[in-house]
Amino acid sequence: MASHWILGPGAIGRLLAHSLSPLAATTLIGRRALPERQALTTPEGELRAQFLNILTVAQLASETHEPPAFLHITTKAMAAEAALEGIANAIPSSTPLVLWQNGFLAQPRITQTWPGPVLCATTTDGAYLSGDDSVVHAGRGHTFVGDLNNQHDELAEALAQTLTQAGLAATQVADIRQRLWQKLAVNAAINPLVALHGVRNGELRGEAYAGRVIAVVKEVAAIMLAEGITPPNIGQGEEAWLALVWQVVENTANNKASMLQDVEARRPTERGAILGPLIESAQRHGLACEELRGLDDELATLEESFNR
Ligand code: KPL
Repeated sequence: MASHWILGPGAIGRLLAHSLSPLAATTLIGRRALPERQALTTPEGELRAQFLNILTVAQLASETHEPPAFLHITTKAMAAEAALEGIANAIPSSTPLVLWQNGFLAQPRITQTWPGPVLCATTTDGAYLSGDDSVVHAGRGHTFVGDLNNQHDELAEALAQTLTQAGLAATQVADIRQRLWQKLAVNAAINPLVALHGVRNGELRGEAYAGRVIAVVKEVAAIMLAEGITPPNIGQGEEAWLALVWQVVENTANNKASMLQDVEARRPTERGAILGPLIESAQRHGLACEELRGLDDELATLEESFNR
């Protein structure tokens, strides 16, 4: 079976490594050393430990390794390009990449610059780290795989089959661009607000925040229309986007969104990958984006305060 390298040992990277290792030669790569004995808690609460093949970027550079059939990049969105550059010398430039980032920043940039195939994956599987040696697979979801130019359907299909065999249900799709923007639209309406106010997703339904959610969705809906992105649910336009956002808020009411987790850990957020493409698109299409820009500025100010 084809071999896999996974660059970025965060929650999704480790979930992938745990899932693929029993099936195929799999190497997890990060900047710092991690214990090789790693534990996974399944959504059913079962604890599984296994030895993963883990290398640091420095080790990878100093030794010769058989190149992988797929390089998965599972870093945060803003770190993906630098992470790829850091190991690009260790692999042929024809190596297929799989980008697992949120937003729509790393995907178009790397698709344009990497000579080999670039697949994008978007997943609703939920996972979080619970230490240097353990990850919790909090909820089973579904992963969609495709490439932005629909030139690598067979490769995406092969990967989707492998992921499914590994226990992560996946489907090859011809509309990955739509799906990435749809997720970005929902993330833009939820993540910045909960991160700025330190609240769980469900609190957005309250009087204090609902008006701002509606104002953000209004701008996002106009941008989606200009980008040719339709809502995934029944219906069209602002109302359908708003219904989708409230549905996700409801389904994830108790969640601490990823951006809130970043803010609490005083880490840079993914605002550049989520709000950035929306603001850039609004400018390109001459659309209003005061709300989105306001959120971006507030997050930038908050992030600056982390360095003081
Ligand atoms: O995807 C999410 C995230 O946390 O990044 C949402 C949908 C906001 C759920 O928390």
